[in-house]
Amino acid sequence: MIKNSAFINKLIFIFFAVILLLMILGGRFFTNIEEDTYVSEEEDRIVVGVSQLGSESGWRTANTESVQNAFTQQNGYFLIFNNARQKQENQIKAIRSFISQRVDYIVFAPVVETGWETVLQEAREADIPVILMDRKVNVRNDGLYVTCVGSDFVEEGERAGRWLEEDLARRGMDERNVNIVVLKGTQGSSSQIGRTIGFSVVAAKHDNWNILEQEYADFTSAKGKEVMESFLRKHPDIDVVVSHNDDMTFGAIEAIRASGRTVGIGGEITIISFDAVRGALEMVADGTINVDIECNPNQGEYLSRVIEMLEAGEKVEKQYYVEENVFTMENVTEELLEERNY
Ligand code: GZL
Repeated sequence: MIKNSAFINKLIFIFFAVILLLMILGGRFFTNIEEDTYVSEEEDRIVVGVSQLGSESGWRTANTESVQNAFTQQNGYFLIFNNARQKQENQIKAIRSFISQRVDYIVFAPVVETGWETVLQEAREADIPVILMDRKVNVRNDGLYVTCVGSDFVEEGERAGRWLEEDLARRGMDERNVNIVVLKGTQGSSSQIGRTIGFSVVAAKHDNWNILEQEYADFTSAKGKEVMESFLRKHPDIDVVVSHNDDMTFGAIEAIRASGRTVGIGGEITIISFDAVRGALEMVADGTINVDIECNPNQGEYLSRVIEMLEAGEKVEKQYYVEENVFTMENVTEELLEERNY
């Protein structure tokens, strides 16, 4: 009898162990599908697949936080988030994964403008709406995406140019030769393309503005420092640095100071930066950076509003621009720095 009951106990134990194993494998708990991809517990909510291009800058971190704060369980979303680590092929892989998981919406920040036709066509055939965030895509048929929530990068570039016009006039230098170098963001990204176009449009109006050199520095601090060191070796007479984001600016300022030259208000080299993340605004407040053209990363609320409109069957615009400002020592106040979330 004892033998039988021990055998039965073993059978019961094995039975419940198998049941428990099937529950864990069958459930949708926090599971690591791919590195940097996670899914929150599934319920009956709007499933959004987000492909973020990377984590290359302070701006990108703030942009990611904004998206994750918007697509929460409390707000009725089921978020699948993937960090593509700056690689387009990772974004394409993530989008295909979202399609196979039959998400309700795909949201992605395209690392570059080209190379998206095929995968966006696959999303269209799967009848999954695609929403662009931050940057744009260059496709023959803009019906491949529903809308874009981001910035007007050409306007940002023009704002930088107009500020330089005003600054030079203010200092009585609008007739003097001005030597400029440009640190450009990731080659082929709409932020790099737009800012380059915008600044060039203004620069073209001034024969005395000499753009000595423009080089890509991938929106990172390390690359910004490296390229700035190269500029300084080749050009001893730089008057202005235009840097497409604050991270590259931080690297460039380090290189300039290491070369023995000075920056900012009253310095030898004027610094024009983009993004306006907190650390840079603190340098605007102390005069190290002359002007910072804001690029607002807080796009999560805009994105969830667009999805709410689509869920309600409302028409959405093809493009939504986030609100942005231009910061100088005059308008960077303690209150501003306290209330900002990036
Ligand atoms: C701008 C965004 C850029 C930021 C950089 O919308 O695409 O990418 O300016 C970021 O900081 O890396």
